Amino acid sequence: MNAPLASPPSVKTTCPYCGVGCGVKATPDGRGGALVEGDHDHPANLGRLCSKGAALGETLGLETRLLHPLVRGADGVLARASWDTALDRIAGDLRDIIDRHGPQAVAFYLSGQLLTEDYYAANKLAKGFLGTANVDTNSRLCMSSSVAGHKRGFGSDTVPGSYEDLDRADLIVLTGSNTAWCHPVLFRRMEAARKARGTKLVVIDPRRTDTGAEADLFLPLAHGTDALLFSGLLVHLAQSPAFDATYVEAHTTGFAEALAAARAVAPDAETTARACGLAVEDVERFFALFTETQRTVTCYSQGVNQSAVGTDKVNAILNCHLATGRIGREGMGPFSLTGQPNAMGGREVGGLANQLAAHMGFSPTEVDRVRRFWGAPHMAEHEGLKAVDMFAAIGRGEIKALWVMGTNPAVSLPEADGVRTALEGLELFVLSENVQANDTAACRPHVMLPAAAWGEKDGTVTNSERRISRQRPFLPRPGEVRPDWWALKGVAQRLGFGDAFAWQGPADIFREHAALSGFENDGTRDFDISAFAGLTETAYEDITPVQWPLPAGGAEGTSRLFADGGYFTPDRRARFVVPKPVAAASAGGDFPLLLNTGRIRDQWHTMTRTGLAPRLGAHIPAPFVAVHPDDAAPLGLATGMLAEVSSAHGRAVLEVVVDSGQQRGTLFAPIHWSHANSSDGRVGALVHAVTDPVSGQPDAKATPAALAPYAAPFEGFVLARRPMALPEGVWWARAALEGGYGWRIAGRMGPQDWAQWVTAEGPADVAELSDTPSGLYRAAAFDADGRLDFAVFIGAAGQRVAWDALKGLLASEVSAADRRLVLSGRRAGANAACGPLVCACFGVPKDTILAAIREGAADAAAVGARLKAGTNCGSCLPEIRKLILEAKAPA
Ligand SMILES: Nc1nc2c(c(=O)[nH]1)N[C@H]1C(S)=C(S)[C@@H](COP(=O)(O)OP(=O)(O)OC[C@H]3O[C@@H](n4cnc5c(=O)[nH]c(N)nc54)[C@H](O)[C@@H]3O)O[C@H]1N2
Ligand SMILES: Nc1nc2c(c(=O)[nH]1)N[C@H]1C(S)=C(S)[C@@H](COP(=O)(O)OP(=O)(O)OC[C@H]3O[C@@H](n4cnc5c(=O)[nH]c(N)nc54)[C@H](O)[C@@H]3O)O[C@H]1N2
Ligand code: SF4
Ligand SMILES: [Mo]
Repeated sequence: MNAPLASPPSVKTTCPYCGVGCGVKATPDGRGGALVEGDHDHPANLGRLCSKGAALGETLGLETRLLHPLVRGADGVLARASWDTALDRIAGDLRDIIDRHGPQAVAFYLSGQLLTEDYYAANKLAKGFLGTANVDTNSRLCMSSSVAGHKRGFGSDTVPGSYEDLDRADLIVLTGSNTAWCHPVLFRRMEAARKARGTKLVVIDPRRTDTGAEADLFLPLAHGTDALLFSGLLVHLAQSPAFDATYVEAHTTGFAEALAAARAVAPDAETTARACGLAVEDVERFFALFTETQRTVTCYSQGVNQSAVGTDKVNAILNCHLATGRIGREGMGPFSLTGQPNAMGGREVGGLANQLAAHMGFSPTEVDRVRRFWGAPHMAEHEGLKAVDMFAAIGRGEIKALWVMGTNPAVSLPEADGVRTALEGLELFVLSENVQANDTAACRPHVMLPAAAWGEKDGTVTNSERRISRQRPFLPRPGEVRPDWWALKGVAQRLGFGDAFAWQGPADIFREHAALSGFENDGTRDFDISAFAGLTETAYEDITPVQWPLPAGGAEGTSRLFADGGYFTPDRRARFVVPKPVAAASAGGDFPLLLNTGRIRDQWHTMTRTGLAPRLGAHIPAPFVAVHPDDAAPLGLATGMLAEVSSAHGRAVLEVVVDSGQQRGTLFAPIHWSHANSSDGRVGALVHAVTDPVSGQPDAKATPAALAPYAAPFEGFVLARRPMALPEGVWWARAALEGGYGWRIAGRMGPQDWAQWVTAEGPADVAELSDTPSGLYRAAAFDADGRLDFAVFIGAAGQRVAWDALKGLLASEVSAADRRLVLSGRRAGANAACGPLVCACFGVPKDTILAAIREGAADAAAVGARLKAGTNCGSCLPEIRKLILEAKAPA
């Protein structure tokens, strides 16, 4: 295996988080860490990074990493084992299960966070050599409606445009995308275009997000009605000068049917507005802007994809761009923003159960072509089960063996409690992970394999604009950590398929993948990177970011497709698709509210990495539910209280945030908290497993739910230098702090109970303050080097003392004055800044920004000049502008 790398000055690689795919320059510090900066030469970000990318250096520690294989023995205990033992066990059990039950009893559940090479290896092993197409990926929950919509419309899964189109558009429509938080660097590019050329921004989202707050026009449509809105737009466009009869005539089919169907449901702005729950003037203004503006880009993400009608939503959007011929030309086009760093690469290698490698499907010709290319003995000939159906089959005991790689399904799949039960019933459950502990690792895997993590991984990823970039290692692999492809190869060899998996490194896999993309292609498949089929090791090492397709003989990538037609349907024409009629998503009965779920600015998914960075945890430290004031008031709920959210499938207890940006009757909760970092914050348990009939993507945005106050007479916090187990029955949420951890806690445990717990679990030498009648209990202890070691603060609900003043004491030596003051919750002299962190880069909290605004800072630039807030990555600029607007607004 690789020798530890000599520490080079700096290595160019790609950010492991979102699908923007920013280039990163990492300079190892020689102590296992690295300085991380934006790469000015990378075309995706031109040097910019968002708050998450900028904090990557804080997430490289090894404390939480899985460093050695673990195998469950006959005694039921998961114990350290050699790689040989682990791989022998997997191969032996797979062979046995296939012998007894056939290949369909084996499944893989993969991830858009794997490198293309790892992903390719898993698909080849499963679909070509084990003979099972039960290979699906978390991209099913993420991009599959876009994939299905693209295939229906274009005949191929092609994103036709480039990020440059965002710089050169005059109108950007964002629908179902909280771009300011989820694709922040693209949002920076949009802001730059607004400044440079006056680009208008329309945001379509049921709730007013930070992205919506920035819009020229914000359309708070009713959940699930996007296809109606875009059908109304199609009707409007058809009778406007924007209609491009020449393009429609030359390059498309099905326009007349699509128009007739759109007229039936959305004949005019008024009907459309009513159906979508919007104001007529707003819909008219949207239609007029779209009609007038040639250079229009429509970006969409999970508000479109994660829907029971997601594929129809995608096609309704594509229809409008096809009708105006605004596709594949500078500054225009439909643009699916991918979520994960390699969502696109996974689609290239056929990570989804209904795809084969290199954008091929399961037609007999394609199956045969892949079989011949691979020399595959057991080629899967039919589509496999999509994620939700796959886990249902596991639950029913039909699938006996599952290999999970790079995803945390016990948190992120809908009806997640059922997923946990299903995992625990498997005969063979293999989990390839970077971390030792998460909710999926708690579901009794038989084998855990330590996978190389970002900074160690070596391969390629493809971003939202089809741009392939290298992820290069800049740290030595710790312990016995190995790349995922290497583990897959090891199992293939043990099953007798060594020749087909004889790769020495990722370059071998990439060349094979590139060759397959060109194999019998002749321009019939969009995905063709055969120019890379003969790459030397050095050339692979040095690949500079490039957009596919790049067929053999080509010298440059392709920035746009379809301006002159050339679709990948049999007749080379795009298809207008008629969306099925829909009504807005609705709730009622025991579950009268609609629960919408999504992301927050500074956390990534289940927080296995962003959860390690103190500054990322300080923006929003606890799991919450946003509630409209009119829904909160009758329940007596106010911001900061706890509420139980329940659905037919599960429950969660979350902090209430009363938010007039919510629509009445809807809730929003973030997806990031799990049992690993909270007692009751895992919202996947509530989400219904309703899926889109075409794509199989679950609707994670509109689950019928109920809201009720959660009685917690006492609340407070615990600070400690090390992880601790909190008492049973207490509500808690943990955040990483500089030098330790903080837990927000609430529940029925009063002062005396906490005093007992501190006696039993706390350090020996604790200073205490207790006032039982008022419900107050405080305890603190210091360690030998004079730092705060442990603190518990409990009080009656509603009188919470923030930990902001004290948390700094975990990381620095405490002065005698502070020691005396600690139980008062204050710090000597310091006007310790309080409140949530707005600027993660410079650590500027909300209160400090509000003070600057009060003192006259009138715009974001003035705030930046005083406090530096917002002047590095800019992710917090929308929030700063919102604070300024709120401060200016009459009370
Ligand atoms: N900070 C951060 N960034 C991320 C991630 C992360 O975990 N954290 N994850 C990455 C991944 S994998 C993904 S997939 C992307 C997701 O990126 P986004 O899709 O932007 O994020 P979400 O918050 O899931 O949902 C977007 C919005 O859809 C809205 N929505 C809900 N229902 C509807 C509807 O019916 N119509 C419309 N028009 N809108 C609706 C929601 O209110 C929400 O504001 O983010 C990527 N970037
Ligand atoms: N309710 C609701 N549910 C959702 C969503 C939603 O909006 N609402 N969004 C959905 C979407 S779009 C997505 S993308 C998913 C994300 O959900 P998940 O994929 O479950 O979330 P992650 O926390 O990113 O999990 C990745 C895991 O893989 C590990 N890992 C990272 N890199 C590697 C690697 O290279 N190899 C291996 N072996 N392991 C690795 C990490 O340690 C982590 O445990 O959630 C989906 N679920
Ligand atoms: S926008 Fe942020 S999270 Fe996304 S790739 Fe760039 S730096 Fe990483
Ligand atoms: Mo995603």
